[in-house]
Amino acid sequence: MQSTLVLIKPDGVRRQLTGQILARIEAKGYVVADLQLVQPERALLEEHYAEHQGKPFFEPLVEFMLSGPSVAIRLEGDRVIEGFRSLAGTTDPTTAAPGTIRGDLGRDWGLKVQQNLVHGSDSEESAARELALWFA
Ligand code: IDP
Repeated sequence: MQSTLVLIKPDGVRRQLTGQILARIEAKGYVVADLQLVQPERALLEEHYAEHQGKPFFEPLVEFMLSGPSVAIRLEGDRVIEGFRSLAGTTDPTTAAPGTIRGDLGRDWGLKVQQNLVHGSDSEESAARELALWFA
């Protein structure tokens, strides 16, 4: 059994897609073990996205993530890390496969950062680190 951090990012919350996204996660059979609406501070986001520091989209990404609350979810299930990332689709919502959260519900809005509705940890190590940050 694995745990992962899923975020419904500020664009998902603003567009009132929280219910639809949760329905897809639950329909797949994963268990929502903890969930909260979080308005993160800059320091949390800079740690969360530490691997992207120095990239051109880093500052716009932090600003976007500060622009409103996210829904933070501790999600559990066998192979949930790769399973949720498969459900989410690839990073660019314009080309993410239809059938995925990003592919069905996201698009490019011509902004400096890809507003792609959700985040999912990419490894067991990231999941442990990110869950500790968001569910301190
Ligand atoms: P992931 O969320 O699909 O795992 P990462 O590469 O970890 O993708 O990037 C983190 C977030 O940064 C993405 O979800 C997206 O919001 C944003 N992002 C990544 N690459 C770019 C880019 O090339 N331009 C603009 N935004 C990007």
